[in-house]
Amino acid sequence: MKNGFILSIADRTKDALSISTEKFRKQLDEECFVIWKLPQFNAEELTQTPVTPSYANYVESKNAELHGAYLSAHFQAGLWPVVYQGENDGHLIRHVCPIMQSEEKISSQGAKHDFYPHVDNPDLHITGEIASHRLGGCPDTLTLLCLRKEDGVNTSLLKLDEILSKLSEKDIDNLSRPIFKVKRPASFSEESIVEGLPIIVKKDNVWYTRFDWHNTSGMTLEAEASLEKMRFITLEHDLWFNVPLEPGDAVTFLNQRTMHTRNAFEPRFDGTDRWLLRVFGMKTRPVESQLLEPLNCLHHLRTL
Ligand SMILES: O=C(O)CCC(=O)C(=O)O
Ligand SMILES: [Fe+2]
Repeated sequence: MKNGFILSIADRTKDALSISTEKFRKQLDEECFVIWKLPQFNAEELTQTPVTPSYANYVESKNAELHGAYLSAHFQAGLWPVVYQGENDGHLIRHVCPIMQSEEKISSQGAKHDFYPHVDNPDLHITGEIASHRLGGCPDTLTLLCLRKEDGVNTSLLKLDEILSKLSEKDIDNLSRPIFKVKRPASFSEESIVEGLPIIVKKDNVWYTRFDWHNTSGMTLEAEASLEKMRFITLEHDLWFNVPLEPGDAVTFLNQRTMHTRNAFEPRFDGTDRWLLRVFGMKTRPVESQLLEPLNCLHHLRTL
């Protein structure tokens, strides 16, 4: 089993989350993000930043203790780490750094283009929609742990509620209707398009979204016009919060209540490039029917 080794390290790691679970969850729900430190991070043990996917496998075995501690922090926070069929070769931890041959892609392993505001894995069901029995849902959380930073390259967060407060009732109504199509993001190996989905969904008086600048579009002129207004507002830099991440710092945010971005940069591919580790999380453990191989792994979600 691919993630078995780092999951077993996670099981025996203690004190990976430096704040209490209660405080973490309260802040996550109220602010939509939490910045925290991983005590097990040690800059001296770091390898070079990977430049090819195969090197990433080597790094995972070399830095297994760090990977295990990172997963352990998720369990302590009450979050269930997940990985999606067709993405990241089944590895729970993704290396967010420029990878040769992906540098032109608009993806977490690209670099040369701005990665505009988006929700990750927006083609899957979001909170407030009827859950698929077979397919995993859109991740509730995304966590990025900074291993190597680069001045001038930022992850920025935008809060959904602030964006909606700038849209008219008519646009909000249009965005809530199932008149949009969603392309599966470039990080997946298989392409797919889902039609007839809303961009925003309300549950218990809270809004959730699947907005993705690059992969969502309207199926009618009216739908496209409202989405275009939302796209325009997401580019107002006053609404962006640049997450201040030093090596060893992590940010966990609500994937469907915020959007995230990263600006373009020129990769060097010399082992010193910017490097983050990303983990998707679920607030509750997925049901067995959504798992790809339930006998093998309790974290691998079906997407096809
Ligand atoms: O590189 C970043 O800061 C974020 C990239 C991203 O969108 C992701 O990892 O999902
Ligand atoms: Fe992303």
